[in-house]
Amino acid sequence: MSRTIVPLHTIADEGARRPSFTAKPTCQSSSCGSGQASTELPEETRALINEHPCYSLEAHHFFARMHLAVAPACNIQCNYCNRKYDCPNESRPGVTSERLTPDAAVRRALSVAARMPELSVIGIAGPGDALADHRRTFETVARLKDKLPDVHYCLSTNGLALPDHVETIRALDVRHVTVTMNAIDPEIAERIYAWIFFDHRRITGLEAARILIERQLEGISQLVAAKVLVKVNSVLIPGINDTHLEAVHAEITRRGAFLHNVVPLISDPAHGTHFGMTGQRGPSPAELTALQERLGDGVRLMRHCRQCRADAVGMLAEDCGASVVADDEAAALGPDAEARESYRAVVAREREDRLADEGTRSGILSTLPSGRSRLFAVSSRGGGRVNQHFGKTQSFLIYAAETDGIRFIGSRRADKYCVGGDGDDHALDRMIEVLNGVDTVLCAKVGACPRHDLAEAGITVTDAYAYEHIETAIMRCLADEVRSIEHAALSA
Ligand code: CLF
Ligand code: SF4
Repeated sequence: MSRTIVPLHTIADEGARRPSFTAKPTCQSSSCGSGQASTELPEETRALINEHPCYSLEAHHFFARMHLAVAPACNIQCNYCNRKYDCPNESRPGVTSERLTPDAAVRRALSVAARMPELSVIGIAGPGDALADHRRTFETVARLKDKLPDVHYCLSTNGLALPDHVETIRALDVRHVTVTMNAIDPEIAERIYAWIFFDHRRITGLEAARILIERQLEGISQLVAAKVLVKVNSVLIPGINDTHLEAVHAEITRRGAFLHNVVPLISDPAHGTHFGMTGQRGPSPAELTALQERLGDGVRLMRHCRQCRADAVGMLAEDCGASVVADDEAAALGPDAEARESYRAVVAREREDRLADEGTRSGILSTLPSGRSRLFAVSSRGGGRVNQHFGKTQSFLIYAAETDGIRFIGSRRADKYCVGGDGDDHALDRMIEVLNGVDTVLCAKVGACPRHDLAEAGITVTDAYAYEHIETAIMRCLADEVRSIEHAALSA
């Protein structure tokens, strides 16, 4: 495995550090999940999300997760899933690579931990359901816990088997569980699930939908009572549950879930899923954002999900799972405590810098005229900085910049434009589609060709703010634009 996802020098580059000021925060984008500032949370909860890249937007800039694909079986059939491909609940469709035994999973985890000090979470997210064959999941967690005690353990499930296992989950000190829940109305759920396997029999139709919903809600309540942080994932399926997800949101809010993560349906006939074969479309980025805006009042929203693979490894922005080789020597060495400690020290300093930099933003903000609202796409490989090359971007972070602050809107997946040093024209066309509606792209480097093609599509791409903190880069870019407009007006 090539070392490492966010090298310390990338986020701690002295040249990239900017002078610090202290002032009232102006940016709304560094809170947990999305809505509520993490400082408003109880200490225990803050400790649980502080290093979890999915439960904290801010932590996702600094910490990495690793999935162990020890759960191949599933006890239900969703109409958007074909298990020749990874689970769309928690992963990007693609041919499933290795399915691991608990033994192999432990070796893989230890090999990664030895080389990746930013690893803070180990999750079991498929490729099937983590609890359909709970023994493999629990054995893996139990064997890793003593060896990697400073890592959080995380599970993802459809919820059918959940009420039977909450006690074990808590006994293993698993404090983060994701339940995928797409409907609370059986008539809607019936259109999403083909069958469930429950009580030794296969059940279809409304009865299956009723049982699944009842078990999901019961499991969520039990987890909340056991002080496990519950994230609910909902797949947004236009025409089926798009107007219903507000009711799901209200119900999970009432039951005390911590986060709601609405992900777009990924539907492609090539994946061989029921929805793919029957032409069910996924939502556009605008439809997803519109729904998220409507959900604003309840439980916090996660907007930075990358729908990663069941064997993903690394920062959410960059999956290096394919290059991981379980290596007995590294596994025997185990985690490098010193490297982990120094990484955390760097992160602590970066966090302080980001906070202090809010003063810079505050100063810039006060100089901007009101009424300028812009959509920015940022290429970042981690560290909360503009530090990814345009051509290597796998997902853009989207921010809305208004004169009263910067708001994180979500992430949009992109195919890398540049592979092995060469640009791919089709990939560039797809990139331009992904960037629909975006005014400006901020990246660490960009070639003349993509810059030209994006300009023709009405999108400015610039590397003038490379390695700056994302929010400060956006503010400075806005201020520079205003200055150049004023300058042009004066010279006219
Ligand atoms: Fe994995 Fe899921 Fe745990 Fe995160 S992923 S089991 S909560 S450690 Fe994260 Fe990936 Fe989105 Fe999942 S970005 S798909 S939400
Ligand atoms: Fe597929 Fe996950 Fe649904 Fe099971 S729960 S059918 S693995 S999407």
